[in-house]
Amino acid sequence: MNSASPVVGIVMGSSSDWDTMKAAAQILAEFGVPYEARVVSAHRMPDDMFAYADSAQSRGLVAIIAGAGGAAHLPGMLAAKTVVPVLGVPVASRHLQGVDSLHSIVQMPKGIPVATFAIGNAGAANAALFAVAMLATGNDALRTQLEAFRTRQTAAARAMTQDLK
Ligand code: RP5
Repeated sequence: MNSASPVVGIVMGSSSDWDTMKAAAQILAEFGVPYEARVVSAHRMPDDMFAYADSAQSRGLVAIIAGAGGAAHLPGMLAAKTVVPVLGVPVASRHLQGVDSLHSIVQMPKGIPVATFAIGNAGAANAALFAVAMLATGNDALRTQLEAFRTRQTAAARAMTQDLK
């Protein structure tokens, strides 16, 4: 993409979420989508979270990928404060393995949607692929890249059969 300023924001509740959320960053980097990655905790820095949401649209973000674990309010509270689409990633928690995070993120009341992905790295990667797909609706070069990614993935899956000997 042409712009150097971020078009996707990756935010998370703690630096302990980065192991999971870097899967999103890796996908965006692979597709050349400018992104930023920050810790913006809903519980520990609520004013910063509101400021992030308030400025998201004017700073040019078209999607926010938000990951959090446990009582994971970050995606929902961001979504409450901005109309920029929020893609929620449940991070695996120590005691409930992320089922708590998933339920916290997915069970939004009617009116404030958060697109919710799988628990953990797969969810983070898929949230980024979803953001790429959103951007690709208005960007032919990015759509071609996404189609090539799918083609490579299909070839890799077909090659798995050859290893079953
Ligand atoms: C949440 O609490 C974070 O998103 C993280 O998943 C979890 C634990 O945070 P730390 O205690 O590791 O900083 O807010």
